[in-house]
Amino acid sequence: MAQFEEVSQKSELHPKPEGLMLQYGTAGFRTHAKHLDHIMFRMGLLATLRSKKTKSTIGVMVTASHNPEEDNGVKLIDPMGEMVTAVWEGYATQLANAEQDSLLKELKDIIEKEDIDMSQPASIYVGKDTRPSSASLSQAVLDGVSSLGGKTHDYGLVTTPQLHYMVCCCNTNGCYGSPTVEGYYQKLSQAFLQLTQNASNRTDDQKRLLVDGANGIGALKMREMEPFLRSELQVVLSNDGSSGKLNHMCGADYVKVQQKAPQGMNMGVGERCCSFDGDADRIVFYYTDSKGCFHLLDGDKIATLISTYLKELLTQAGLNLQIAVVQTAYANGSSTRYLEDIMKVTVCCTKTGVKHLHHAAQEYDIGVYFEANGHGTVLFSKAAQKQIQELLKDSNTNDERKRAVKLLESTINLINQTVGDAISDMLVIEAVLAIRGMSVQDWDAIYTDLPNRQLKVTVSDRRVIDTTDAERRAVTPEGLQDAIDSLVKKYKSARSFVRPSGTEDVVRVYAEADTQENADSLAHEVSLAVYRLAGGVGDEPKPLH
Ligand code: NG1
Ligand code: ZN
Repeated sequence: MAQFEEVSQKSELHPKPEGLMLQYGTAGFRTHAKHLDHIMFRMGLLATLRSKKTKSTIGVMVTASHNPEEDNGVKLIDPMGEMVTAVWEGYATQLANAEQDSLLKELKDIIEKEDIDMSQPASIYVGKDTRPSSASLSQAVLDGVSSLGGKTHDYGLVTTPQLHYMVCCCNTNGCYGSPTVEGYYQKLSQAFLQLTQNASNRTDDQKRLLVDGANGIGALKMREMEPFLRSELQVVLSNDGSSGKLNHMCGADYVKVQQKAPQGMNMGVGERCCSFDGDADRIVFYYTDSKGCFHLLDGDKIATLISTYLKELLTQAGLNLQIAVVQTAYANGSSTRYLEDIMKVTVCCTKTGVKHLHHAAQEYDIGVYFEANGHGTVLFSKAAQKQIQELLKDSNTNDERKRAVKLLESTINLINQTVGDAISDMLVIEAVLAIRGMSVQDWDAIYTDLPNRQLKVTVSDRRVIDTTDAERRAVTPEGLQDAIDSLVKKYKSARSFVRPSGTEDVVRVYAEADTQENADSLAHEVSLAVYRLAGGVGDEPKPLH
């Protein structure tokens, strides 16, 4: 067939280095950019098949999020803006690893397995982040799509959540919004302005927010969006990409893992600050107090504030909708305790990786999901949205209830329900703080985080570690969980777990305890246990102090 001839010819321009094996992990393919050209071409092919199969537009985003600038990566976006299904992740890996001469065979295998009608049209939306390698890599995606006769819309530089939004807008025929960057700014800013109208007498100080753009796409897009916010949010942007390197000593991941402020930000005492990651799908907030002490408000604090606010609105609106918070094992123990014991909110724990949280959140009327690292959003079920709409139209609703329902409606419009979105989440938090008249310090005081530490251990094969119970317990190697259990017993309010990373060739260790010293020393001891029992390589982990 002529169609496959073109694939054959074009694939020669994007050859796979022999022997290179990569896996579609929790965040798609991600590695040094120099290994990715063939992957991009092939993901263009796969997205085209997925589009034909689903008879919908599919997204392809070229980014490596919070990874160093030299890395890159690619993720496929399914019709409603969600991550591609597990079976297709498998196809992605299969296609990526096919040697040059068996590419067509693998392609045809997928077409057969999925019974794909190749005469169907295909439509692919492509986006990229600001990495130097992103331009040529996204061109390779476009080449892949066109070689199979698919149509592309190249959005160029967009944040990951913007591309998810576009895909969802397109496949809902505009019901979710208009599939343009301007449509995105308009939808979010209108909702934000409506919400902040409910907060009277906000001073310029309260409207001021310091934003660390991680020297990435988020900074660029924040600049574009600013005029739409009509000074209701006064953004002071640093790490805007004009001089610094992407994610280097800045960005949400740096701030969360290092538990310190990014470089290049001029923070006044008590000032509200936030950091995006490299593709603007994560956000964390923070401030420094008068003693110079750094306070981090991570995904758990964000989930707590948003769910508290939504629960209050539901009560005021007289709506009986079930709200749940979805977390992972990395959620701070204090946040879980606060949500369950004080807020009486259902909390559920899933494996790491947004797709797991997203699926779990879909089970509730309102599912608030956040990873501790600041990736998350809120999902409103169709039934919940319908009830809210009906109440809005009901002329018997009294003023107090009406106000609450209107706030719920605007909040839904402000949230990017397709995926975690730093810009949308930032605006939600700003609006909630404004409406409730809370400072960042009030928000921080809702509960106190247990001191915690995250470490990495390099082992020869991280797959020797198998976990269960939402990754909170290690099943293999033998003896590791027993060792962790007895170490945890030595400390107060302690908890620790280990799991192989899905994005880096390391084992991650997490520990929390009553003091920072104890959390650090528990994390170190558990790292040693991993090193000894799971085939550590290189030097033994050293104590932190
Ligand atoms: P891994 O490398 O599997 O721990 C990291 C994050 C995840 C998720 C993915 C995708 C931590 C501990 N892990 O996964 O939460 O965001 O990257 O980006 O933060
Ligand atoms: Zn990201």
